Amino acid sequence: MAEAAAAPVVGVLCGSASDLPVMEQATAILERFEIPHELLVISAHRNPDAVDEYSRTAEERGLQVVICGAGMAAHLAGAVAARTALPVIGVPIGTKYVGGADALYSTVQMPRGVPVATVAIDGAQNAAILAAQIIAVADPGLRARLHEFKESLSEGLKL
Ligand code: RP5
Repeated sequence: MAEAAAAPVVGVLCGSASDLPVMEQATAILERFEIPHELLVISAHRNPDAVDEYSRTAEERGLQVVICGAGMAAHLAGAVAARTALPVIGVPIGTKYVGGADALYSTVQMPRGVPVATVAIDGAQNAAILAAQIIAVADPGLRARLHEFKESLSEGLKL
């Protein structure tokens, strides 16, 4: 019998299929670190009820971190952070409009009490590394892989 896939511990969400080329850079990093994850297109504006359900049930489904990428009026990370006690990492997606500053400000400028750890515009790789570092606090094997990774960075990030 085929082995069951491990339950995801990182949820990677994006607001549109047009965000996938950036957000798949996050899933590539999670694969490198052998972290079970899921990738969904789910919009704070187009599927608000699905975002609500996903966020409220994330913890009980075993997720430990949620990464959210969205562009323009980027409310996805904030909407998720409003509904879960899990750490939420926001990736502002750059679009052709105003250089991605709209998404950066929408993601980073959260009200007190509802943090979103915001990485750079299109910083999906760093979002995934940060997720790995959060999980590694309680996972010595993953922490060892992160130490090796850090040592490999002298000439830049190579996938
Ligand atoms: C946001 O609007 C999405 O996250 C995307 O970055 C942007 C544009 O979406 P599409 O019009 O390409 O679907 O909600």
